[in-house]
Amino acid sequence: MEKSSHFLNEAEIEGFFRMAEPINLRGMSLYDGFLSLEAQEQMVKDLREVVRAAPLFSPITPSGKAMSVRMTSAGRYGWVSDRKGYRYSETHPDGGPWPAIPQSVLNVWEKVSGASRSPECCLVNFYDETAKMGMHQDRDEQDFSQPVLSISLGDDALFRVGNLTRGGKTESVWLRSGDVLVMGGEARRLYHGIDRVKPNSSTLLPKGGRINLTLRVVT
Ligand SMILES: O=C(O)CCC(=O)C(=O)O
Repeated sequence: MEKSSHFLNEAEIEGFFRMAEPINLRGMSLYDGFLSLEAQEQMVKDLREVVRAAPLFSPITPSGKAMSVRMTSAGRYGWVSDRKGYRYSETHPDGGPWPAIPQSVLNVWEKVSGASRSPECCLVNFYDETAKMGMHQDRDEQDFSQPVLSISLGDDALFRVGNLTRGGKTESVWLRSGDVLVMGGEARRLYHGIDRVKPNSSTLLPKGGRINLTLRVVT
């Protein structure tokens, strides 16, 4: 199979994606082991190009705390955070435009998001073994009728999902390399976060760690 990122025909999709009924997680759809190893490797290769064009940076929260994940974006918009607040920006903090979302990533959106629009942002989060992400809602986008789609690559991560308001009972699940999670409908607004990453649980990334991609329609 050709290694460069490209549109997949149906036969190739068979080899790249494992189509099975998703697991229902409070209305989110978890496609367990959706990406084949080959698909994951292709995506990592494409993401190296993204990071070359738009280097990972360490955002700070509006209150001045450093976030433990490092991040960058691809697409028309990127998500940024600093003293001025959480927002989408057409430029990387270094001033340049964001690179295009790789076709290998767009193929996943087309296959399972069920969305009527194309994603405008692919947020790339990199977790080292100490990184985590507090419970939050994704609410900086304008159109909540469009889902958020998350792709996990590398080490396992303990994902916690809560409720439409902060607090209350939560449920947790380990997200593994190749898993795809679609947060759509009511579940689009559920609080969620990452409690921890399990070091050395995957060999996909030579230096370890975890990449999470979230695809979002922003406007
Ligand atoms: O890393 C994850 O699986 C979740 C990422 C996330 O919640 C976000 O980027 O808003």
